[in-house]
Amino acid sequence: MSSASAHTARKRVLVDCDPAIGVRNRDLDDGLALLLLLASPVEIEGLTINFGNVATDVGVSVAHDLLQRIGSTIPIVGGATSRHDLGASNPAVDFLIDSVRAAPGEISLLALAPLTNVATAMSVDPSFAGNLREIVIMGGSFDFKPFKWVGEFNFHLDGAAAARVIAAPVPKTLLTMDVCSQAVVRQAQLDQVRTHSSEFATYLGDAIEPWLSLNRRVFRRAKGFFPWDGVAAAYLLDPTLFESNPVAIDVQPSGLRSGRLTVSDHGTTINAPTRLAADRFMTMFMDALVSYC
Ligand SMILES: [Ca+2]
Repeated sequence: MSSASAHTARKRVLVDCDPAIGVRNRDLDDGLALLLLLASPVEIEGLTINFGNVATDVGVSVAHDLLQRIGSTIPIVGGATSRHDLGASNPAVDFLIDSVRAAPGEISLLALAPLTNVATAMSVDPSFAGNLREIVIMGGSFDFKPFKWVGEFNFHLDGAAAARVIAAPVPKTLLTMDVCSQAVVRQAQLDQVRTHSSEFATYLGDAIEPWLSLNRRVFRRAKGFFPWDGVAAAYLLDPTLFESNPVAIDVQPSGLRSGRLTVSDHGTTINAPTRLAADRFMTMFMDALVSYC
């Protein structure tokens, strides 16, 4: 791509995710991240669905429901249903591979779920990783307790996939729990949505309210909940929100501590930002969410 077109062309993005917005007691952060992206000047080429927050077929239904509500017709393709699917091709893996083959060097991959689909694409097509422009991943924890010891959710559910993706030869940015937890969705943000009376505002408020309540009661997060995947999506939209931090890491591929990160001189160097401009992020995030209301 020439430097002139790089300034005018919209960033092309594939999103691998495990959406659960609207499903009782499940994290809605993938859904909020998708709403942020779809309100922003990027080209979403398609969604591939991995197991994670919910079973893959539920994630596919959730994605269809969400996109229908906002009038989006981007492709949604279901993929891996468990970590035992690692290495076995599936429709999501085929979609990822075909999309990247058709536009080598142009597509950014945003990974918001356990990395089974992404790692499988890398093993089925050895040119897949090298043909990506970059990978932006929500996963891992350096110091966010207790996940620094046991492994963060996405990485823990498929540690082998996470280890393979982190080691892959492509520029990578990892948004860990440490940086994603610097943004908080609070009662004030719910109130902001509830000031609107559209059908979508009611849907969004009804999705946010029980998750906010659950985080306060069960997870003892008095202020609110962390929009993990929304923070990762924001990196694609405005990397200046973050302080970059090159660091060499390894990922524990299996066992009780599957997905645990360790800083290691022998590891793979990635960018793992440690600081988020949280106020600027929250303004961008809420402006996007309210734009549908
Ligand atoms: Ca997710």
